[in-house]
Amino acid sequence: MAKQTTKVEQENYWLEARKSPRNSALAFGDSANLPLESTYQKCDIAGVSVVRIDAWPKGQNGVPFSFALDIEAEEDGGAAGFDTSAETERLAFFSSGEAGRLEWEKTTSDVLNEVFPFDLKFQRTAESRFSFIFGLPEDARCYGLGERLSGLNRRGAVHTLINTDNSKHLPSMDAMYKSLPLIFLWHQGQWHAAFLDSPACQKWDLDSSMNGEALITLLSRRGWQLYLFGRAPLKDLVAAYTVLTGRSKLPPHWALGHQQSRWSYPDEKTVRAIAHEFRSRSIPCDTIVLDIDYMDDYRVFTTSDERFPNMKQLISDLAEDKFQVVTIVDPGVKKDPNYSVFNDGKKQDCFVKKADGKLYTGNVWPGVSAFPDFLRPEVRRWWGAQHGFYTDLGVKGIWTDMNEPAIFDANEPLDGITDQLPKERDQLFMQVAPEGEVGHMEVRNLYGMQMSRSTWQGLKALRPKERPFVLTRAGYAGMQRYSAVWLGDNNSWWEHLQMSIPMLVSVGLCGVPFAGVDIGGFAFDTTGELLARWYSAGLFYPFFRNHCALSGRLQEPWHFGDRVEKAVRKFIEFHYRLLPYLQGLFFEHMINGSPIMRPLAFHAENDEHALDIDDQFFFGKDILVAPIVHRGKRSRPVYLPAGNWYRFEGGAHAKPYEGGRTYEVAFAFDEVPAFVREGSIIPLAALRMTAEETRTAPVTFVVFGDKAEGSYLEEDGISFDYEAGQFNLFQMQFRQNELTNQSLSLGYGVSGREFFYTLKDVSPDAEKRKFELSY
Ligand code: MIG
Repeated sequence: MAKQTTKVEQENYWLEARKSPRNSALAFGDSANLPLESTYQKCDIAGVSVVRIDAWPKGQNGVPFSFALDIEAEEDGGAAGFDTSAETERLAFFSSGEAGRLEWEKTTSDVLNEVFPFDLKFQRTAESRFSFIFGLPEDARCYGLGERLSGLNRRGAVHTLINTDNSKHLPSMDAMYKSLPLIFLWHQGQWHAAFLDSPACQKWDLDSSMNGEALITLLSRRGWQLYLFGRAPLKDLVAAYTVLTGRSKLPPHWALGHQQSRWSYPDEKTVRAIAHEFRSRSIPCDTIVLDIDYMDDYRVFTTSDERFPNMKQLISDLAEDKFQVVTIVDPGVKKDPNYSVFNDGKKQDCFVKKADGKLYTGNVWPGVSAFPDFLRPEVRRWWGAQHGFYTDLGVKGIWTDMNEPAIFDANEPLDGITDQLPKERDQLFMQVAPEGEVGHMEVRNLYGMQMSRSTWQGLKALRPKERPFVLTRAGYAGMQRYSAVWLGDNNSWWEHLQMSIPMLVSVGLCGVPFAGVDIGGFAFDTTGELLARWYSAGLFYPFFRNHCALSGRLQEPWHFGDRVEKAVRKFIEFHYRLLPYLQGLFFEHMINGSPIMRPLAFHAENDEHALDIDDQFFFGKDILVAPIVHRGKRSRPVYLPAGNWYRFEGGAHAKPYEGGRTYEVAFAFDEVPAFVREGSIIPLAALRMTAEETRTAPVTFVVFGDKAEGSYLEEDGISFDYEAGQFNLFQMQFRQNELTNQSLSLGYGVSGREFFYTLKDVSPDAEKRKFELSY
């Protein structure tokens, strides 16, 4: 590929940018005169002051359409949203499409400086480049930027945001699968945030040369929108950002259970055997995942006659045994004149083309393949409708992979393309945005998100009464509206277990709550110790899946001997018992955008020490998780923020640990590595082998402390009826040795569930008292 931008231009730019004194007005470089138009607007969102700058090269018609914003067309079926009447105020959440209704007022750069007091400057520094500079005071921490192979504080490094199949997961190659250009800045006890909405390549240099400066380089010839969020608690900033970019709806309940995957279960017989092992060993599991080898020669929307001769029968037999099936779908469509999906897609003009108007093809699993242009609504509808193939078979969820897109013979993103934007005609292929034709690199970060959107819409249209489950690898801001995510090809390394914590926490802060990594690790061979410790952390991943590559050793829980199997079973059991709590957290996300895995800073405000801890996390407000993530270790330091804390499995007579300090804590090999906040009430379900059965199993409210609060949710776990108010939400209270409840919403009727309560004891055989929930 021709590299058109001159090297000289690039070098000058970097020199000039580096030389610029921080406080000098806007001038960094001669290219400052490139024409640029901009407007400043402001709005109050979820109680946070937000300033938006729109900027675009003179002569263009304003900024490009934003796919990040939650301003869905009818095709997505916008949710109704709840009432905000006084009584149900705490239930009010922002309905789909809210961002479109926000009222923005004209404002000035003075207001901007109040909201974001870091000396922000921006310029168009070359024909295809915008630059942004702001100051990073010595004490400032930089959270955010979604999926990065890095600790929570992103400061001191360059972060390249261009969707890339980074299958090595090495720190030396920083671009990953998802691009979430949102940063949270902590300075002197206060939080601010910035979100740069452009799906082109962005490089965030967060003071890598330690001169107190951040420099963002955006490689684009189009415009952008920059949102600056005023001083507010971290939680409120996340709330405001997720008003703009939307929130996840409730997932189908089964998708919260354990999912077992492998690349690949090669045939029907193996799948049946895996399902049988789970049930005969009483290890809870909801889902078996079929990776690419279920297909006929990797043709999407087909199954192999040889290896899965009767997929429908297989899926219905599994359903009898309460297993769901998820299948993988890649974007590449085999270029094969005898393949109806290819022919139809071609006839309907759904595939991307090169600048000369010829079909673009690239090599992926099926060989030479064509790629749908998911930016176009008619293509999304076409692709979505193809999923009837799967719903007819009884497949419940779709896993969209390779959607950066990853193309074996075109790894441009890693090959110089992050330094300079090629001329439009040289950009791999063209796509069609609402403004018209555009080179792929301008919109690359949207590809995976629009594929999962298309899949979500397709499943919704095919099974209107069921919540779709879509899992995606690539994505961009707002992706949470359509899918769960996993973080791609990690390795069976302790380092990647360690990294999973800040990575998942950061993805959650950037609006994406339903996230997990491959438990046990994808590449290489795991060990029994690593697998068990991974499950001890993973039981708190909202997306809970064991997945492993072709070449790795068998990684299902029973291949490592009794001791490991027993520990892993227990961790999986606790994930299931915690489902009522987890379900409540998904509901909370809808109400206020809060993630499920949270950094300590989310709840330990004004605690500077907590800011730098990224090997622990909150699972909701009340559970603090501190897994052992090093080989051979039996104990670890645990920092407990202010308040009193109980060991999760401390039992009825446990004494509290006083917060505000660090303890060296030993966790037994099969002990849940967590603490519970004094003053909380955790709803735990009786153990069942699937999430759906758990949904109606008896619930025990475990009360921690003499005065305690919690909440508890009931809804049907599968339909969209909750959007019409068909859910029950209870506020639980414990005072003077008595548990009571208040109903905040009663739309679901009486669940018929049995209830108990107990003090501090989470074990299944705890001494319980019966509790009558009052409706
Ligand atoms: O080129 O479908 O990240 O989870 O097992 C590899 C095979 C393609 C990459 C995914 C991985 C999946 C694998 N896929």
